[in-house]
Amino acid sequence: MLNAEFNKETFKNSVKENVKMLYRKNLEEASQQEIYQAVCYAVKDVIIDNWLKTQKAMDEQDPKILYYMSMEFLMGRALGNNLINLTAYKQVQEALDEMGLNLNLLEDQERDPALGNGGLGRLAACFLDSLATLGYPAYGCGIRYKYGMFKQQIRDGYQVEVPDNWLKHGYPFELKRPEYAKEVKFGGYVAQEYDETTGRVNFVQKDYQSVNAIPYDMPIVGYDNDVVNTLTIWDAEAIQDFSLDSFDKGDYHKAVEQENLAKTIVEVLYPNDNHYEGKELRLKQQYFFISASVQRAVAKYKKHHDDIIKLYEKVTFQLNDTHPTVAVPELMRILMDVEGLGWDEAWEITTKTCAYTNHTIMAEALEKWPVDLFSRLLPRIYQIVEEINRRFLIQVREQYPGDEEKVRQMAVIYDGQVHMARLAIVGGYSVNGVAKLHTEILKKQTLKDFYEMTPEKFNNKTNGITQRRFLLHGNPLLADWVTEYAGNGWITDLPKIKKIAELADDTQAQKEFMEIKHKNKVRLAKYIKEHNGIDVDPNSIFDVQVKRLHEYKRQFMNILHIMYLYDRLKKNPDMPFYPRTFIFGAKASAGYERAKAIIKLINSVGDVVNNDPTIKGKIKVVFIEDYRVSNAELIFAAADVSEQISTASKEASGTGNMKFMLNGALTLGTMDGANVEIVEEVGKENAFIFGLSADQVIEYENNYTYDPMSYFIHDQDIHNVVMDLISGRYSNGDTMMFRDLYDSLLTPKNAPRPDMYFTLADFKSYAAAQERVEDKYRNTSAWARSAILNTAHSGKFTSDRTIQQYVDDIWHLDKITVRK
Ligand code: 26W
Repeated sequence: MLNAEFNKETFKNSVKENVKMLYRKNLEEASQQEIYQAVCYAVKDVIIDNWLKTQKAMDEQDPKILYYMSMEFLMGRALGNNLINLTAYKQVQEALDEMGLNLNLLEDQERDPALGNGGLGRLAACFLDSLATLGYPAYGCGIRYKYGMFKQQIRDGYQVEVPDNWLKHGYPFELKRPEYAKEVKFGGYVAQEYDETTGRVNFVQKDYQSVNAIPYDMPIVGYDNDVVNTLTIWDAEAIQDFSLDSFDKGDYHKAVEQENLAKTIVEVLYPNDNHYEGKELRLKQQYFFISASVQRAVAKYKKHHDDIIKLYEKVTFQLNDTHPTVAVPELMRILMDVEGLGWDEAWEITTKTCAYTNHTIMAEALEKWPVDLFSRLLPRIYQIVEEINRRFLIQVREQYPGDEEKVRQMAVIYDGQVHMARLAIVGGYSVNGVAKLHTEILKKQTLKDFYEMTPEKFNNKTNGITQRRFLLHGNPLLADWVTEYAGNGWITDLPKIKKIAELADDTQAQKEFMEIKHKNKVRLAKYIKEHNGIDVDPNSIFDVQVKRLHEYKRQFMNILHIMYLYDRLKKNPDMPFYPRTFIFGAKASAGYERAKAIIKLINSVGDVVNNDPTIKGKIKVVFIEDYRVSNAELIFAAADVSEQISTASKEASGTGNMKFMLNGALTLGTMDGANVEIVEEVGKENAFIFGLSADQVIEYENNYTYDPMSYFIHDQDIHNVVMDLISGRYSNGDTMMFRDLYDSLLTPKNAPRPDMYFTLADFKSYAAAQERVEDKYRNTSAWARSAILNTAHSGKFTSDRTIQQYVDDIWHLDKITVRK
């Protein structure tokens, strides 16, 4: 066991030594931040040994390696998680206690590394945890953004974005690896040069600008197995110091440009979630980290193998959505232009190496790059994409003679644009969706022509989450309770948690479960008091919606329902009403005005409702500022109700839904994404399901038969609540403040049709489901039973299961052994 290395006395000394070494201070003089750093370095010491051992095992065992390519890794804090996975959390907590230090407070010193937006980035982080825990050889490949996801402040009810300078104090766990730097080239033109020795024509990029990609490695600690995998994130540096060399060479201008390119390329994460913007810098970021990662993977392979033809036997690339899709032509380029292979050989290798995961069917999220921009920035890559397209269309026309509609639907380059999803499908051996329903929609609708042509490529991998972070670390009380009854097997084998189902009808167990929930609600209430200044009652129902702010996720419907409840309470103060705390957390993309208006509406409703003495505190509305991985852990642990209310068909999977379930919250949701499978596991009597089905939504969309105005006119409740958007009730009499939100339901200006997300169609069934929530909560025993059953049946949703399925069906990796 590794804990041996966490001999308490040695650890304490190491912390003291580190404070001295790093800051020339003794413990009493050091700040919390300095002590936090010292603790991290003490932990890093242990990790480094296992990191070396893992590296050595990989060198000896020469396994096939997965490269998980992702623009985003939403890692969250590392210290606590590393201690958990080293199985040293409790010992370190005790050691620090004995030194008069508090581990939780030290953990709070760490800035969340937030190199991601939402679901896709956090999924990548959970996958790395599971890969290391299962002992699979894998690298995460991404970008070392100087500024991650912005910090959100709420001022006067509005979102304000503040830069996230996460590297300000240095990041203790990272390791710079300048010896593995790679050059990445942009722009210029492609010359064809005849090579006399080989008799071949070479394609050579000329007049380009380039940057140096410098890798930084972060350790990914497996749970209790000594495995430490690596997340490599790339920084950009100028190729040379422009002030000296180039000035002499008379190339000053170019040198300045290259310096600027290096600075801007990794400057900041694009804060868009599910919304594509064709920004040149974004394409630069994509090619930058992909070119560097592919070069490094090929170089690493060549260290042990001289037969490049068999690359796919030892290397596989998983493309996390379309953002890393330039990996397809980049690998082709390296195989042909650098390794000297012909097209057919290179194509065979590439299409056996790359695999693609689709995370969204939202039309506005699909990446399409204008040919003009793409070819200017990546001239050689564009040539290769042209050729991929040319050859692919020959195939399409062969298979579907005379059917030009197929060409329109499938061409990689069409109408002046490069379609990245199509490139990823054509250039890879696997296409997967992230939940059963989502994969079915891909096969039947979004990608149906591709499915028809190559059905064998398509498969489903329902998402998952890591129970190590979201139960063991985030909810220690429940984790201990589960372990006491069911043993600790669930930590690496979540389905074992099912044993607690035996307790669902046990009155004593129900009481204990609810007490734990209550304590977690007290912990969250304290956080809310400290951060929002709002008093919330831990005896009320904690009804939570935390996720990125997006119209399709329908935070709008949630707040409209709260307005409706408030209105009813005002009109009927003595109606039966179980006190509720509605909790929101959400960042809106900086340029997404309507999403920002929804945040303002939530805060405005909160202002009115929270300060109205006549409703006696029966409703509280809290908007938690800067929702992120670290406070998410507190929030999931404290939730009673999990709001998963997206318009059916729009949420590819959702993963927050799984974190809530694991922590014993009941899902209030539509039959969308992974909710469908959650209900399948836990039973619909232990969830609250409402609303249109995906099929109904799609039918409305295809036939343009949905008429929100009829709901507005014929339903008095809906009429009232919608009118309250423009009555001034929540805006100090300003009837224009929420006018655009009102319009979005009835008379849209920027949308093809009104109420695109079917809010009014679902409103009444949502309200009815909310009544069922209240009824059930009144019966504490019934509620506790369902809550226990949610935790008990969450086994399927571990990312360990997801990863094992990727391994079995797509990657075919073998485990490495590190611990002897
Ligand atoms: C190009 C702009 C852009 C940026 C991010 C387009 C699309 C994205 C992501 C793919 C959006 C995303 O995070 N999707 C979410 O992925 C999760 C993990 O699979 C799913 O659980 C969510 O349902 C899905 O919305």
